[in-house]
Order: sequence, then C-alpha cells, then structure tokens
Amino acid sequence: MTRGRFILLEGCDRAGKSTQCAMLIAALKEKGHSVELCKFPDRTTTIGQMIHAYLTNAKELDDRAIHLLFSANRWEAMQSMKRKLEAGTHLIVDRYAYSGVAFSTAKGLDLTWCKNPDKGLVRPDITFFLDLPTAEAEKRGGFGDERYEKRELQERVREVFLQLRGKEWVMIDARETVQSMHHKILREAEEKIRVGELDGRFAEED
Ligand code: Z5A
Ligand code: MG
Repeated sequence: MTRGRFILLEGCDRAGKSTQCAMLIAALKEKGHSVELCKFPDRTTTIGQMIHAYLTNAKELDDRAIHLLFSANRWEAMQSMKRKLEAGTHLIVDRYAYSGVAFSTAKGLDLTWCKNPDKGLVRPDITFFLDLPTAEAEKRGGFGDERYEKRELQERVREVFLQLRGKEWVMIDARETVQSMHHKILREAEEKIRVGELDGRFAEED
C-alpha cells in the first residue's frame, strides 16, 4: 500500500476553497478512495479557539503571537495527519502554511521569520492555488465579517502568495464556475493519486 496524498487547496479569500474541498472529497469517496478533510485554522482545539477569538475581533494579540498560534495549530495536527497518510488515507487540506506566511508577511512581518515556525511540517504533494481578484471576492457571500477581510490587506496577501508559488502548485482561476473548477481539480488530484509509488516518507517544509 502506498501512503495517502496530501492535497492542499490554498488561495485568496472567498475563492471557493471550502466549496472545492467538499466537492473533491465527495467525488474521491464516490470512486472508492479513503479521504478526509483537514481545515486550518482548526477552530475546534484550544489553540484554535484563541485564533477564532482573534479573527472575530473578540481578542487582541501581537502580530507575532497570532502567527505562532496559527503555526502551533498546524503542529498539533501533525502526528494525526501523518498517521492517516501512512494508513493510505488522502488528506484534502483547506489552507496551510502558505496562508500563514502570506497573511503575516502582508501585515508587515519579515518573510523569513514567518517561514521559520513551519519548518519541518509535512509538505503537500500537490497545491491548488485558487486565484481570485479582490474585487470579485468582495461580491461573494460573507466577505467583510472577519479581521483580515479588508481590500488592501487582501491585495498584499495575494502578492505574497504569488511570490511563494512552489513547484507543486496548480493555478486555478477562481472566477470560473464551481463545476468547471471542480473538474480541473478532480482531474489533477486523481492523476496525483495514480502516478508514482510513494515510498512512505514525507517531504518537510524548508
Ligand atoms: N489565516 C492566517 O492568517 N494564517 C494561517 O496560518 C491560516 C489562516 C491557516 C480564516 O480562514 C482566516 O485565517 C483567513 C486566513 C487566516 N483570513 N482571511 N481573510 P478560513 O479558512 O477560516 O476563512 P473562511 O471563512 O473559510 O473563508 P475563505 O476560506 O476565504 O473562503 P473559501 O473557503 O475560499 O470560499 P467558500 O467558503 O467555498 O466560498 C465563499 C463564497 O463564494 C460562498 O458564498 C460560495 O458559495 C461562493 N463561491 C464559491 N465558489 C464560487 C464560484 N466559483 N463562483 C461564484 N461563487 C462562488
Ligand atoms: Mg473556507
């Protein structure tokens, strides 16, 4: 048995990451795969509750402190994620370390400083980057409710994301319809699952 694939959906606010994660999971399950969702921030843990309080403006935190909490929220999930991948389950991940670095760097923190706490996390096998101009994001449901949902910041976040673009990235134009995005994502994800026997080791964030 080969290990499961780490399939990440990253991208701009309201680009449809959560919608596409749900559709991808349903489609892969339908085809008989073992597949699970991981979402970051995971607001269900103690650390996640602190992050939620910050994002909803119920609590103030230093920029570095909240950055480290987002990273800690990934680290606390790491053992369980590795066990699932080793057991052959594919993980569909809704935001991850790229979001951590993009948001904090866009707020003005140093890029290298921002990357350091995530060093050693398991790396995604494939990353879909859902790209959406901020003007389009603003037209979509729910934009503006949380702390980071401001046009200027979102534009800087998008620029940092594009600087971080890794070789495992697949760019998805999030202005397309939900179905059209889904077909592209499903095709590439299935290809990633089909090709190459993986030796069970994980690449780590550097
Ligand atoms: N953050 C951070 O700072 N550091 C970190 O390390 C991490 C995160 C991990 C909360 O994240 C915040 O945390 C986020 C980044 C920061 N800040 N901001 N801004 P979150 O993941 O919990 O955020 P969210 O509330 O889930 O929003 P989202 O992820 O930006 O949305 P989405 O998942 O990309 O989109 P969606 O929920 O699937 O769809 C949004 C709406 O658009 C909905 O009404 C859909 O029906 C509609 N939609 C979706 N697709 C389409 C298409 N193709 N066409 C038209 N309409 C569509
Ligand atoms: Mg989402």
